[in-house]
Amino acid sequence: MPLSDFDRYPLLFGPSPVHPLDRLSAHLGGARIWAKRDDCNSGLAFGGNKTRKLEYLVPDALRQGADTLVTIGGVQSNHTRQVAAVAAKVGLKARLVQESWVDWPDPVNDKVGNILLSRVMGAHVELVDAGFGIGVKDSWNRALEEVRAAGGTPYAIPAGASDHPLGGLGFAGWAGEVQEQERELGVFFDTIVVCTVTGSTHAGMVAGFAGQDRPRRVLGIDASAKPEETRAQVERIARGTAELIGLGRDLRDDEISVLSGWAGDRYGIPVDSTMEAIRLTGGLEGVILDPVYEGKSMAGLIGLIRGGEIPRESNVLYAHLGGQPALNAYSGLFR
Ligand code: 5PA
Repeated sequence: MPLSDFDRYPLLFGPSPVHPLDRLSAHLGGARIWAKRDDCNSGLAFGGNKTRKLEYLVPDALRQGADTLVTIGGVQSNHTRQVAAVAAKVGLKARLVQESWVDWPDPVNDKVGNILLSRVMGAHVELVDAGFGIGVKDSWNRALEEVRAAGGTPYAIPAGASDHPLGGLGFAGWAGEVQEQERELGVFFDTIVVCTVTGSTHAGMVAGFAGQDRPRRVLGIDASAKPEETRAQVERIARGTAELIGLGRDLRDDEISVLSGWAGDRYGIPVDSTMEAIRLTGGLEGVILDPVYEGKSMAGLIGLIRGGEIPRESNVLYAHLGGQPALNAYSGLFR
């Protein structure tokens, strides 16, 4: 059925703003770069891409009579923080499994930024010693069991709200929003650049854009450092979402591109190109990026412009998906 027929619980301010990054574009000497700002899409604990996805999961949770949202991420997960905010907003409890996905030595890593905000909002935060992975984790299943054993009704939200039947809908909607904003602005974005890890942000976009008349490139920049797993998940979610919203045709393989080269060796650890992207975007535009996700996707965009893969006459839209609170756990990088 068409996307507009799915229940959506409004959590965003409205369409997220789109604006050009002219000083960054001039510095790179070509391609006009624009940003669509899902880092400030909501008044709920600073928002971000998960808040947009959760608009489609919340009605399902309420329909099922859930009383607790149960989800998982790293210690500095943006996703778990947004689930905590949404739970507060709709009057549910939040149970957050925070695994040690990133071996990061900052002494306040488990005290500031996202995890602090989740605690402020009253979420039940559980720290678990386990490594990075976008699949289903034992710790998450255990948390679901514990909520049930205590007489609660959990609603299971996987990492990044991605591997969930409704996970791609939010960003399928983003694609339609872009098309409307293009009409208002009199511009066409031939290339979209988006950070991809658990996959449903990128996948939702692919499914949404696939139904539009004018083709464009959606370039997913891998920040998982496990690009095969991310690519498989993006493909699966993109196809599932396309079917759900009645695209009426199979997605072609060339509609799904996950690019590696900017993640470094490990999820969550910035490399030189990440740091350059963060400094350039901050110093030339006053736009803040984080070292885990957006710094890596902006590094990809910069690299693709410098290498000519994104041509000079291109209008490229950078999807800013949030993530700034994690910077508090990375202060040592900027001393
Ligand atoms: C995240 C994810 P996807 O997981 O939908 O591919 O989005 C990648 C992404 N930018 C991009 C920011 C700021 C993000 O937070 N974050 C996760 C988290 O736990 O916060 C799901 C991994």
